[in-house]
Amino acid sequence: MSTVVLFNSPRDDEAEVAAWRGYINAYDPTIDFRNWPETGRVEEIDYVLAWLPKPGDLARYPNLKAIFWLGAGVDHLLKDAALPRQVPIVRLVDDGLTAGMTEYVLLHALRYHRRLPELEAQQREGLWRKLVYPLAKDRRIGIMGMGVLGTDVANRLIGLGFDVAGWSRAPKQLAGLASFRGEDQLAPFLNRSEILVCLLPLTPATAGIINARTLAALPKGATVINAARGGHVVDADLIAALDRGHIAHATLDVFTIEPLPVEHPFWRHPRITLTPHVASVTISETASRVVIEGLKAMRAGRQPANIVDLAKGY
Ligand code: NDP
Ligand code: OXD
Repeated sequence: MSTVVLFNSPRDDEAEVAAWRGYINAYDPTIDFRNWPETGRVEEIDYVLAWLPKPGDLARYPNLKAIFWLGAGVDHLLKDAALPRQVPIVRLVDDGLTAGMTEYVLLHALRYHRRLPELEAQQREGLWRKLVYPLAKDRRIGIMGMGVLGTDVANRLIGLGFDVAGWSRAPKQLAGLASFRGEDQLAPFLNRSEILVCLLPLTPATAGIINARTLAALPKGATVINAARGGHVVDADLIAALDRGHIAHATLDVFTIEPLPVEHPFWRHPRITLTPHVASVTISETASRVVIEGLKAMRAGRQPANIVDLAKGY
């Protein structure tokens, strides 16, 4: 019997659908690749490749063998009250996605390290003033979330000579990394983070983690890069910390409501750099290879890598 794959992407982009169809059928031409919403008979669907389906949608397929999530963070999916929780969810761990995130964080961390927002402000005022910056070894960068993405970012920053710390649930052994773990080591981790990078998954334990208390624990003049989820930040607390001058600048890629409503103060804040959830994007060329490996494993009766742990929520 043929395997049926339903592709469901929010990007209403014919070229993207054609690319995915091409990759999947190059692996196995007998796979019946259907593009949502043309599902055909729902009982026939074996696998869904999805990003942000409507809540309740995944419960419509009674014979699903796995959900291949086309992103790294599964918080949207786990909010679906009707999610068929017995079906394995395979999240995306993909070199292309990782590289995109590393580029984004390096771009903004270097921007802060080299004081570019201040130089840009000087340019607007026609001011010629040399601003000094420390050696990389004396610049302390803290990464919250030392998973696939945080680890790659940390390795690259360490490679550039920065003084890098990571915060996670379990301690990490990584050459050159100061590893902090758990709630009790959060404060010392924050106290030393001049540039704070958030790469945590959004879970009940991490929601609102960038708040008045944690921002106050950062050194005065610290900068914040949130490329994880909008729900990690308490928006009003961040604005207050920026307005007080305790936080010098923030880069935000993700927001509680996306697209960010036009009336939101983040849009106009002079010390916020805002990007529309593009820190990293799923690119079919690399993501399809990972999905195909997962499909191969499932069809051979093996467990695919990167199954989401529903108890942990990531
Ligand atoms: P991983 O699951 O690989 O890593 C998650 C990390 O967070 C782990 O180190 C984990 O600790 C740590 N963590 C989880 N909960 C806690 C907690 N309560 N306290 C301390 N540490 C915690 O995720 P990825 O690196 O693949 O992705 C991270 C997030 O990045 C995604 O969930 C997604 O939200 C976001 N993302 C954003 C994109 C964008 O374009 N803006 C693109 C891709 C991802 P431990 O290692 O101990 O388990
Ligand atoms: C992801 C994302 O989680 O793009 O992959 O946000």
